[in-house]
Amino acid sequence: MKTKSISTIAILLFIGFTIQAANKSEKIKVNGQCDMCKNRIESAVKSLDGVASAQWNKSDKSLAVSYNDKKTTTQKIQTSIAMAGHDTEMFSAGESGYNALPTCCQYKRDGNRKSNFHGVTANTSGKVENSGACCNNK
Ligand SMILES: [Cu+2]
Repeated sequence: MKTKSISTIAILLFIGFTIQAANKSEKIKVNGQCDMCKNRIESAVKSLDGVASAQWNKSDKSLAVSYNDKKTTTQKIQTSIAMAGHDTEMFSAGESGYNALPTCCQYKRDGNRKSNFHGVTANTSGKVENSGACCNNK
C-alpha cells in the first residue's frame, strides 16, 4: 500500500516536470493560405530550440504553439515565422520574403502591417520552395 502511493507520487511528479518543461502555450495569429503554408510555418517554428509543438490552423489562421519559455520566446517564434515569409500579429515578413513565396501562397495582407519588418528573404533561409505544387483552396 505504501509503495503504491509512493510510486503514484513519483508518477505525478514526473508528469508535473514534463508539463513544466513545455510550460507555455499560446495562440498566435499567422497569415497564410494553404497546406504548403502550414508546413512552412510549422517547420519554421519547430526548428527553434525549446518548441514542443506547433500547429497552424488554416481556417482561422492561428498557430497553437507550446514551448519552454526558458529556451525561447514568442518574439523569437514570430520572428522565425516572419523570416519564412508569413506575417504574424507581432511581426511582418519583409517584402522580399513575401514575394519569394509561391504565387498561390501569397496570402492577402491586411492593411495594418507592423512596422518592424523582418526583411530576410525566404530564399536565404531555405524554407521556401517555388515548386508550384500548391494551393487547392484560395
Ligand atoms: Cu501556401
